Order: sequence, then structure tokens, then C-alpha cells
Amino acid sequence: MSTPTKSVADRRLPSSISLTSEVADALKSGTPIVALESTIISHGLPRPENLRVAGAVEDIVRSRGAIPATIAILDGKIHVGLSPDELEQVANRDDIIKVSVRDLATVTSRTGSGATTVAATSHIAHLVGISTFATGGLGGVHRGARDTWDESADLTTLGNTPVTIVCAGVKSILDVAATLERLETLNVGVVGFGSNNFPGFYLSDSGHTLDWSVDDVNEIADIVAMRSDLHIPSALIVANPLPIEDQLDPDEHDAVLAEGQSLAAQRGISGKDVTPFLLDHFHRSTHGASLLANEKIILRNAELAARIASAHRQLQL
Ligand code: PSU
Ligand code: MN
Repeated sequence: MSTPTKSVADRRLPSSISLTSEVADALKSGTPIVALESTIISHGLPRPENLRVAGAVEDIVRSRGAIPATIAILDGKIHVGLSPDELEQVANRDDIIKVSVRDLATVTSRTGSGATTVAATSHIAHLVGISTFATGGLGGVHRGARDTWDESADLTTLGNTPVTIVCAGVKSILDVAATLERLETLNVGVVGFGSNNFPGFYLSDSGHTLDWSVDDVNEIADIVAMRSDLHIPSALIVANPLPIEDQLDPDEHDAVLAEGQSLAAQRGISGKDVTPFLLDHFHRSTHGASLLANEKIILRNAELAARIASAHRQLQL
């Protein structure tokens, strides 16, 4: 039996953070909650599909008996849980910037607006007491990082933030082998859901194997509880592969990626603009196939996260 996570009712939150009443009630009563990131809405998916997918993700979490908590910054407030109008603003406003942990305080104190990355979302979720998080694919080590040093702050943040994050591996635009090495160094746990193959985001299999495969959400909940008992300070990644019939064609994937990377280099795209640029290139070049795969990935991960959050709650009763 693990110690229940300290509820938000036990501590004061910073005044910059605003919880919806639904999320506040769920934290008090122990109802399962799934945190959701917003960069995927503002910078990862094109309009108007971004808003539709964001709504569908929240719906699937609810259908599994959990409360969705999409996290974003609007006009200087960090929102945990968004109203339909606020979700629409994140999807459609032109002044929403991509916010990682290092930008959180600056954007908020300037009363700016932004969408939170995996890193920033994990940080805020953990701060308010939400331990389960769903996304599409994590950031990681970029190809060519030996020269550019471009490695997502998702990695170092997951190294010191004890959330459980369901994803379809890391974005396939990255150096997956190097990212797995970094996750090992950073003590981030990685288990495959129903598979020993580390998924490749749009592809069911990245070609890399994992040490651990878990078939059952109750076992994941046991592992999460044990990590907490042992004060392991890092995240647990639950890697949830797309079924093979839903993946992008691997040859097309590799060709589109190579083309996108050379375009990015030609146009001098660097830093935090690389990920949105390549995802957009995929969506255009595959005529919607990558968008469809991306949507399936996020929905499947949100559903699994809701089941894990519920199983974790059962352990605490
Ligand atoms: N995965 C997606 N779409 C996205 C992202 C990940 O399918 O938009 C976002 C996430 O918010 C992730 C961020 O945290 O990209 C990583 O960006 P960077 O590589 O610049 O750290
Ligand atoms: Mn980067």
C-alpha cells in the first residue's frame, strides 16, 4: 500500500495558477486526473484539426472515468484544465508561444500566453499534484545534436519530475538511439505497453528494444506506487505503440523525413522551431496520413493514461 500523493487541498498554490473547479474537486476527492499538454495543439497540429483533436482527447479521458486537465498559459495565468472557450483560444490565437520550463516564469510575469511543452506541462502537473500525463511523442536528442547540441528540455525535466507519461515513444524526427541513452543516464524509467519494442511515434517500432514490457494497467500502477515509495525522483515513460495497421508507411516516412530535414537546414530553421517545422512538413507531404496517425496516437495514449490513473486510484482506496 503506497502513501497517497499529497492533495492540493493540503497546500497553497501560487497565485499564477488557476485550477478549473472540476480539477480542484478531483484533486480533493482523489478522482483520477490526466494532464494534457498544449504545445501539441498550438504547434503540433494544423488548424482546424487541432481544436477538434484537443476536444476528442478530453472526451476520451472522460469516457474512461478520469478528468482531463489540459495545461496552458493565457494572459498571465497558468491554467490547469481549460474551458471550451480557453481551449479554442489555445488552438486559434496567433500569440500563443511554445513554452518550456525555462520560459514559464517569464511568460507568466509578462502576462503573456503560451502552450506548454511536455517539460513545462510535467512541471506544472507535478506542482499541483497530478501524476499521470498523456502526450503524442516526447522531445529528445535531435539528429545532428553532436554539432548543434539540440536536445529537448523534456529529457532533463523528466529526469527530475516524478510523473507517469504515456507516449508513442519520441518523435521519429529525432535520434532515437541517443535519446534512449540519455533517458538511461537521467534515470527515467521506460516500459513498453504490451511490447518490448520502443515505438517510433508514426511507426509502430523504432527498431530499438526495451528491457521491460508491461501488459496490464494494474501492474503499471504497482510500479508507479513502488517508485513513489522508493522516492525515485524521475518520470516513468509508458511507451504505447500504434498498431501496425495504423502506422505510416515506413518508406514514405523515411523519405518525407529526409526531405524535411534538408529543407530545415536550407532555410536555417533551428532551436525550438525545428519540431513544429518538421511536423508541419509531415502533415503537408503525406496529405493528411501523418495527421491521422498523430490523432490516433494521442487518443490511444490519453485513453491508456486514464486507465492508469484509475488503476493508481484503486490502489489508494
Ligand atoms: N510531439 C508531438 N507534437 C508536438 C510535440 C511533441 O507529436 O507538438 C511537442 C511537445 O510539446 C514536446 C515538444 O514537448 O514538441 C518538444 O519540442 P523541443 O524538441 O523543441 O523541445
Ligand atoms: Mn530543441
